[in-house]
Amino acid sequence: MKLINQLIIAVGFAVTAFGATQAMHNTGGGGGGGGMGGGGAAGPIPVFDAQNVTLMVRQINRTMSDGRSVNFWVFCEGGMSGMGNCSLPSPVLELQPGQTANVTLNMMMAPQESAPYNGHTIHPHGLDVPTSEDGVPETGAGVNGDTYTFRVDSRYIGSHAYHCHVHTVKHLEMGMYGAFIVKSGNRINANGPTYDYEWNIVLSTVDPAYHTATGDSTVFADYNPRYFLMNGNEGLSRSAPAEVLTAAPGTKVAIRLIGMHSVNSIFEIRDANGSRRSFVHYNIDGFALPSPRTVSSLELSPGQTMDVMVTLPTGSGSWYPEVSYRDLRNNNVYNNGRVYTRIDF
Ligand SMILES: [Cu+2]
Repeated sequence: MKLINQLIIAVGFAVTAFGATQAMHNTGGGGGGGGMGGGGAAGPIPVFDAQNVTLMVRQINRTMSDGRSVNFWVFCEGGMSGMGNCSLPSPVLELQPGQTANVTLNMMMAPQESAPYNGHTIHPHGLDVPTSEDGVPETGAGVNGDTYTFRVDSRYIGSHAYHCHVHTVKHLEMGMYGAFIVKSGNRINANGPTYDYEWNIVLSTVDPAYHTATGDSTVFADYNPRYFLMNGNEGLSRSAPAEVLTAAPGTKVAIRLIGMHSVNSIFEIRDANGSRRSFVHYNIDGFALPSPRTVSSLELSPGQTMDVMVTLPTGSGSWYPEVSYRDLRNNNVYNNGRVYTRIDF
């Protein structure tokens, strides 16, 4: 665990929550801010303990790389600090096996659509919870605020997600998603190896037309993404990465990929020469594979999660984890659909 506490951050601040240390910083994209509830500026995605957290819904605005402003709805931590703690994606929630989650959705001042798509929920995506805690309106979940209470066992160690399940085609797109990590120390899964650093990366895409359309608009019949994100940032080049992780040479980095995007995607790690580097795939959808696989490329479909681990070289340098977002119809990479991050070691 020692190395986990040695993450170095060039910009921004460490996010330390309940013994889990996770540090990254944003160098590219983002910006903007403003909108009701404030927030919206790029920064590290905050981490909260799912045993006791209250989330509120706020609108934030982001100025994208082409200068266009896009409105998002995000879950913001709404406990002591009220409504100021907003990020895109929504905060990371963490839970240990055997603990009880108590995630409260407070609907005060939440932006929302009119009936029948009014309200919001929190759906723990990929976790098997009682129907009453699952946040799905079609199976009876209330949409005007609730406390979601559930437990998980050690089979669930790995990455999952949560999102709003009201009019999902719009509300997911609006930004109402975040990583839900089941953690047990620094072990990748119940029987797997340990890692030295951890990095949660939420994949998402943005069709700005969805952000202004409401109800049963025909806009929702077609999806034309214009912005492609990793942890809320566009990361359009190696020199303007979506995020940077600084780690010690020769160490193991767990990368948790949470696919909240709406197209195809492929994850790869390239070195300074552009060559693909292999990594080990341990979990799919938050469950351990029968045996780990060494791969140099990983396809991530909408709604999927993948937990992988990469061992860094012993010399210093930089590697570039990247995601290429691809059109479901022809598998072509979208314009600006290649999103870069960087690991410095
Ligand atoms: Cu919603």
